[in-house]
Amino acid sequence: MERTLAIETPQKIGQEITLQGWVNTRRDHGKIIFIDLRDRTGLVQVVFVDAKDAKDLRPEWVVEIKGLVKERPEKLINPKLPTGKVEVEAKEIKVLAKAKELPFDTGTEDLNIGLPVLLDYRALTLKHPRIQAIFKAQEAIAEGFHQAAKEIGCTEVFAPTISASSTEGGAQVFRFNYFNCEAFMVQSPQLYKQIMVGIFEKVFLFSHIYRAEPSVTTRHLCESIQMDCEIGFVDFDELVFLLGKTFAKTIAYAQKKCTKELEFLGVAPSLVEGKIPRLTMREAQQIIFERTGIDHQQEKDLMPEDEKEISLWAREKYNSDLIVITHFPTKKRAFYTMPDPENPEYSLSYDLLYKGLEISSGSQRIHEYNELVAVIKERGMNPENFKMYLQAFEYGMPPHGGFSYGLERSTMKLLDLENIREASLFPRDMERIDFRLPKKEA
Ligand code: AMO
Repeated sequence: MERTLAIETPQKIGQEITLQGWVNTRRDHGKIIFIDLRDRTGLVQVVFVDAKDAKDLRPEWVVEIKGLVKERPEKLINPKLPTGKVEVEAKEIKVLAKAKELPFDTGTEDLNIGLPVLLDYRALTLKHPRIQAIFKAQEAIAEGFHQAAKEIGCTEVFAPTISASSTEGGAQVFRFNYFNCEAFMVQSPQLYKQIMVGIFEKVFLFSHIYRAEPSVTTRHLCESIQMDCEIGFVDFDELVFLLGKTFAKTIAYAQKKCTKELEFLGVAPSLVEGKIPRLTMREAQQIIFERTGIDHQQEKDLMPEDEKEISLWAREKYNSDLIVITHFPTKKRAFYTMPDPENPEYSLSYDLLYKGLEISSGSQRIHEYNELVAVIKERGMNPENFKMYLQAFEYGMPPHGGFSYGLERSTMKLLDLENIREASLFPRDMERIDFRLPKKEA
């Protein structure tokens, strides 16, 4: 049997074909039954001239249909469907699997359900064309990053997610018992990507990361996917340039690859082609104060509302959906961040904001062994726990730095989604692992 996909039917007018897929919707018109059959390429209308052949069919049943492709009369063409000029007259049907009755109507253009239900029925709601489009766009972002990182000469590496030490600070780490020793789920592939700079000079990687986020927000997950670069023999300005350039290329690629999906989701293209403005954190706080009268100039970090405001400024002044903020206070950044030699209270660090949200951060790193050991001790950590990492520095590490983009946050912002959970296939947060966790007494 040669299978024809839904999207191929307009090229097969007058031919007998075999379709396989799911019943998306069913419409009864007296003796005739119409179904929209769905496969990975979209929908095609199938008509059963004799209703009894299709009378048992329900949405989500998996079927194989042999039939004849026919051109539809002019007035019955459906301009909304790429296959709207044809229909398939069913000759034979085989039921491959039956499906349970649907808990809600999935045949509508929008899925009119709230986020908890959307996630409780994930295996079902992922089938909806609007939700599928989100993950096609996500795939394109990952592909775009892969290409952009290769273009700057990075080698792809794969890092473990079980670690003997925590990297980004203690509070948000998942600890567990590893054969009677304490181990951690990585908060970032940081240590491993830095070690690999000592080998390949420039590396990139995709990594699952784990953060025990104790609060429920629209931008945090407990398990997330990071897209990281780490680059040797660079200075700070080159790093800032590469941070913006790599992301702009990633998004430009995704927008080109997913024009159809973006149009379908009604998303306006992001402004990522032009110059990316760059400010220090203190400059940004001053601009925000001048624009809004809200004074956050003593704060040690940008607040979520500051990220939104300064992104608005970037759009208005530079026509850019991206902006880089540099020089965060050294104490607010991870131990491996290099302090600015001209003012060590601030660091050679940066965040990239995209449409009002931090989607990436990074820094120039401390690459001198003794300095690194001293900082680890100063922060109350034990160098023994970083033995493998420190080995790389003992045996010669070049000046280097890097950055990390969140895949879900990038997807969320590209598509203007309201909640990061919509941009994760199976989101984990403090209330959910697949299903809602049972409530426990505090
Ligand atoms: P940071 O902790 O800022 O830096 O993370 C980098 C990017 O990863 C994404 N991200 C998250 N997304 C969803 N939920 C979370 N809980 C979450 N945590 C992080 C964000 C964020 O900008 N090692 C450094 C990077 C580096 O210096 O190279 C790090 O992990 O998009």
